[in-house]
Amino acid sequence: MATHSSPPVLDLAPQRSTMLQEVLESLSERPRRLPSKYFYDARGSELFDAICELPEYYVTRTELSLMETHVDQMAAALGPRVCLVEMGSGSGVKTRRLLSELDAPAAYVPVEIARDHLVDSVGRLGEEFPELEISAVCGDFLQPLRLPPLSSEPRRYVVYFPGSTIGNLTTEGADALLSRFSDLVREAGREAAARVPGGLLLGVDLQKDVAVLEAAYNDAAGLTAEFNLNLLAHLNRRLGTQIPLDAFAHEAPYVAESERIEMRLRALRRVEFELAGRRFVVEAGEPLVTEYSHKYALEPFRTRLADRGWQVRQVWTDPQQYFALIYAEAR
Ligand code: AVI
Repeated sequence: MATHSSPPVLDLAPQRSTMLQEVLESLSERPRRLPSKYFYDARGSELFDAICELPEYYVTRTELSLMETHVDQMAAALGPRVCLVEMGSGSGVKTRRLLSELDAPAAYVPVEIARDHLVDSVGRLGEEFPELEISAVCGDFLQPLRLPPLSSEPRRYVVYFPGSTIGNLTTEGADALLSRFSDLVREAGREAAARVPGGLLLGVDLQKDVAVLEAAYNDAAGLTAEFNLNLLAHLNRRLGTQIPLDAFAHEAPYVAESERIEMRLRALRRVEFELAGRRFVVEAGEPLVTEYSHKYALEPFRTRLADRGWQVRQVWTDPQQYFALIYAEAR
């Protein structure tokens, strides 16, 4: 019986000191914030996977069906011998669909902050795609990245950034990341024999009825509330804070001026806690902003991509125009 060893994982995960620094900084802002990347400990990743299955959470379902319908066109746009670099690899359902359609992919490089989730998902992918070189990076894609060395030369590097995770960044953060991705594919592809431009396959959640949006982030089963509160449990465990979870309530309104859902944890009573020798007081009624989820209009987003070094080649949307998958090339 053939045995299969797990794909290698390059460890660039944020140290506790980085997490501490980021949490201290965001807690000191007004309104106070907490970095949304720390939703994703093992429990948070599990909860997020469950959110993706919720009837109200149209995002994953819509993107997956777009993928099902147009994956052949996507694979044709990317071409043969691609190195697919996936940012925030999650559970890999969409990836599986894409990988199985690609023409002789050179390698798959998932970048994911939640180690257990990553190891689990690449282990399964490794079994399903035994011929494919998989080289994982456990790390934060918001930080400058180093790609692992590959055993064969890809024809093109493509960043795959599905799920509209781009929407979880601030506007400035998203712009900086789009520029960084174009630098990354340009830099990585410099040595490639066939000098084809690097690519970006990006999922973006589009603007829609506020009731649909608010239902997606305030689900009846309460999973999004649990996901939001789990951020505090993660901080308590990793940073040794003692923030009482029952002192906070989940809320996620759509803020029209900012074109985004704002997830918050609102203090139900006055809360005091210590972090790294500093005392924090959250007053009753005060919010901790835990996540933005921006919703985009397609045309301005194209311009934004162009301003960050990307030329849009193809856009796929569903009949309701809920979600778009954009393929762009580095200019
Ligand atoms: C990962 N990200 C795109 C999700 C979103 O919809 O913004 C995270 C999420 N937050 C609450 N529900 C899902």
